[in-house]
Amino acid sequence: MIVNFSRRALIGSITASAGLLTSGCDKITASPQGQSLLGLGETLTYRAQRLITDRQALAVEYGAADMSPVFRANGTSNPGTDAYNAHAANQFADWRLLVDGLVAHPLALSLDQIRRAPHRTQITRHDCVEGWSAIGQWTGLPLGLLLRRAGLSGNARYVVFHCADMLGGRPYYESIDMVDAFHPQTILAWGMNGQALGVAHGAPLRLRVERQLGYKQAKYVMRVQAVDSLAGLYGGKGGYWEDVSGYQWYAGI
Ligand SMILES: Nc1nc2c(c(=O)[nH]1)N[C@H]1C(S)=C(S)[C@@H](COP(=O)(O)O)O[C@H]1N2
Ligand SMILES: [Mo]
Repeated sequence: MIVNFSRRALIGSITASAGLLTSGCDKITASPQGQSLLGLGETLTYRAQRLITDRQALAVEYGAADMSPVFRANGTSNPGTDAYNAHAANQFADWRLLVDGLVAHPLALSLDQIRRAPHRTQITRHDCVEGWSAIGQWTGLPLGLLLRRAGLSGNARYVVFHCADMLGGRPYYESIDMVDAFHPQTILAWGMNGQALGVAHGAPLRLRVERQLGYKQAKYVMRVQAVDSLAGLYGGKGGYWEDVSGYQWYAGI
């Protein structure tokens, strides 16, 4: 987390100084010292661009023939609370996704509303740190679209996903930064392998953030909250496994 945000801050300052350099280029290029300054600026801008591009690159997408015959369920396979059981028994008809925090228009969306919104389908490989992978097809609402619709504030730096389940007495949750939140493959999935998302895999809605490891793929998402800091939330490290076992907050693959 710290690494990524200091990188982002660095990108900001590099871009700003490169701009300053080029705007005064007549004076600067007049001296050999100025030449090397300009060269340095270009190299840094190129590197900054590479960093941004790497984070925005797409995860590999597969064909239907590559889909795993069995996609294992891991972690919670049913939240099992009274509230969740009631929603599941009712096909989530009364369930609402809350979108709040640093947004101009907080939302409470039904599953129907979410399903009727634009969606994206992708076949990707899920990698769990416990040493297994599976290829599955996911269909869902692009998170960036939802955040724009809610009027995301410019002060928001992270998106937090609050889940319905508890593990060892603590609620499961996860968070990502804005680069991943607006990544085209980052979706709130309501479909898996051509069917409605099942309870074992996070019904009614789960996150797919395809450039990261399995534990970031929050299941049973009840609430999406935009925040400027993760410090005050749960254990403060931005996710259940990050708080409990010191897993990396940025779990890039
Ligand atoms: N709410 C919630 N989300 C979760 C978990 C969990 O226990 N609860 N486990 C995580 C882990 S470690 C993995 S590998 C994936 C498993 O997703 P799957 O059950 O669809 O295979 O969900 C992740 N998201
Ligand atoms: Mo995992």
